[in-house]
Amino acid sequence: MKLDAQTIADLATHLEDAELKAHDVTKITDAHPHMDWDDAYAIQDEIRRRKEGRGQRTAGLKAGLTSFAKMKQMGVETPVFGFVSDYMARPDGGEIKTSELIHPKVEAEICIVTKAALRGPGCHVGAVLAAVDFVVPAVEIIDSRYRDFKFDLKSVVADNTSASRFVVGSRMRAIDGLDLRTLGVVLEKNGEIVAMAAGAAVLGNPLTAVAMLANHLGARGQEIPAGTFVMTGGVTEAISVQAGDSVNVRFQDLGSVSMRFV
Ligand code: OOG
Ligand code: MG
Repeated sequence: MKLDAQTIADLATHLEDAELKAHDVTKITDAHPHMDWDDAYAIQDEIRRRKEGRGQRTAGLKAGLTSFAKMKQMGVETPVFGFVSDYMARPDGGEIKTSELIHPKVEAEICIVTKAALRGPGCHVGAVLAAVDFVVPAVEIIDSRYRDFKFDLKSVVADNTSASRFVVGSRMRAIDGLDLRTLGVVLEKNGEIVAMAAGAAVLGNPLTAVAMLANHLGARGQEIPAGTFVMTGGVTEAISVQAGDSVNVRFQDLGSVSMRFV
């Protein structure tokens, strides 16, 4: 750790304020170029503690920057991990208010819910397969608090990996009989196809992202508890949206997830 406790607390307030008041800020590594990974996750943990202290439940965990398209879009090479809170959830087919957001983008994500705890190190796709209760589709709405979505990895980790809103589909499926690698995803904005991919775009298999999350938490003495909703990361590049846009994502075997931005 390179930052002291006060600086971590101040940066958590700074970034969470930007989220809650929907205004952008410059990336924090500009003022704190020496901050390290532990500092970045400590800031994110402090943001989570504040939300939970206010009674906002943590609704799930997320992996981000896990697809080759996302890594290329953001110019980075390492996945990152964050969380989503209950107040960020919106219903399938519902409206999302852009006045509460800075510069939202949508991502199509293959998600799982666990039925057994997963703990690294040494967690692998086989262990994840055994621990999956069911698979669900979701759309994540990311909204980096950083000006023009320009950041480096430590800044984005501190900013809870741009987590902002999420919409979970209503069709769940058992994992047996599904091949997540060949599962097709088609993202439509205002009725036009704007991106498409198969699950293998995420690290070869979206379950690899879950194993990496378990290994990341294991290194810090934590685990993915049973019953956890885990988002494995956008399969395509993220697509900018604004008020008036409708988004519909078709997931092979898992139905569609849609929303309207107002
Ligand atoms: C970071 C969050 C990325 C994903 O699914 O790749 C993410 C960002 O691109 O702002 O959630
Ligand atoms: Mg995401």
